[in-house]
Amino acid sequence: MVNKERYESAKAIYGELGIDTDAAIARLKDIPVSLHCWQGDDVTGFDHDGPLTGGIQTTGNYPGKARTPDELMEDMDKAISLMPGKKKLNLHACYAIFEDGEYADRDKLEPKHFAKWVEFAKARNMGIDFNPTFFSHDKVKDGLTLSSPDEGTRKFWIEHGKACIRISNYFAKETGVPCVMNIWTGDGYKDIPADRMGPRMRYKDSIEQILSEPYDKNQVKPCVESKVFGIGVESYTVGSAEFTLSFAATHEGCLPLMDNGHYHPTEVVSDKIPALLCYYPEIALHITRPVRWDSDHVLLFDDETREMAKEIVRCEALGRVYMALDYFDASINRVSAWVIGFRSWQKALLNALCTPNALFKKLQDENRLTELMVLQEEIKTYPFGDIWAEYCRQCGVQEDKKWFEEIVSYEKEVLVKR
Ligand code: RNT
Ligand code: ZN
Repeated sequence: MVNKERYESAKAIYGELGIDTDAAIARLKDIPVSLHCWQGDDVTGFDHDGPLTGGIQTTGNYPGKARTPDELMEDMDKAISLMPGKKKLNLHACYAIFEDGEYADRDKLEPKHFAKWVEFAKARNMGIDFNPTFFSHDKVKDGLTLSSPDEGTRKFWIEHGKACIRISNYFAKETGVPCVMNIWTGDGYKDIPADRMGPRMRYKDSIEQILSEPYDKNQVKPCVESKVFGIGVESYTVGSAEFTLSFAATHEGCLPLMDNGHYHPTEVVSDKIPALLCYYPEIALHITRPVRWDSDHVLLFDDETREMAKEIVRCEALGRVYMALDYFDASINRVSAWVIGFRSWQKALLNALCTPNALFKKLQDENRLTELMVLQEEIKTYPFGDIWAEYCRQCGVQEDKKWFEEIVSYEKEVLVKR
């Protein structure tokens, strides 16, 4: 059967459950997902030669890592050409582009250092999200930045945060798309601290100072990202879940950001999404795949990924949840890693849009739980692949089994020559 016939047949099967697959496809084309630039070069950036620090780690030595802005953009373009759906560009401050030997430290960054990225995004019709970089820098003192007891250190990082607010404002103005600016630090202690509240009070004050920088409240969306622990900071994290949630709840316009690698392994963000949506008008996500810890493995179309997407869709919250990918793998072809992860999240969203959510809710509310289980199981083997193939076709990107051939030639022609 040719693809078109397979789609028509799948459409009829889903139609019996009241699902309009054409509408699902059309809806998904309009939903932006933020693509993280840092998958292309193992979270290195262009403003330092040091190692990746801050409790996060990339492992692997696959050849072809992007070393310059041009290489990173070239790789990203290749990846984007193989991903269906609407993209937003997610940048970190350490990806500033300096021209002609010029350099500015993190506290002195200016919009002009990101002008090339704006050009890149505009040409591809993408908005931009932004992240101050509070790691991989010699001003991280004893593992601390915004919570440091050293006032000089803390001031430096506050100034970095403010500079990033100004840059976020510039991104939003230039692209016409709101910029989500996420504050994450690896601040914490390896061993049992003697003071847990002091660093948190300083962290609170620092974020408040950063947010006191003037910006367009409708166009810049500051977020605070929590974490349970990092490598080398196993005992205490300043920006814990309770800290950041409470910060966001008490600071108008500040969003909580949940990264699904940042919780104890038995906790699931799919359950936290609807909990936060009861209270916050908007929330943000970092979508990743934690394997036993915050390992940032490439996102796959697995159970929890599907469940998170389902929650966003069945809470009718696609317009209230800012979705960003956040993983980094240096052990496989980096462009493929980008593509697999992005396509997986697209699949998860499409799958969620092809789920009979109203019917399932009705069964739950009528306590018809046996029937609910039967249907939830049966739909798992519906011909979703045919809907996905049609979505890829309509978006003009290669379908499964085909896109990897392009990566193989790209690796041969471009990556291994680096
Ligand atoms: C680290 C956080 C953070 C980073 C990026 C690079 O654990 O998830 O979001 O991954 O900022
Ligand atoms: Zn994250």
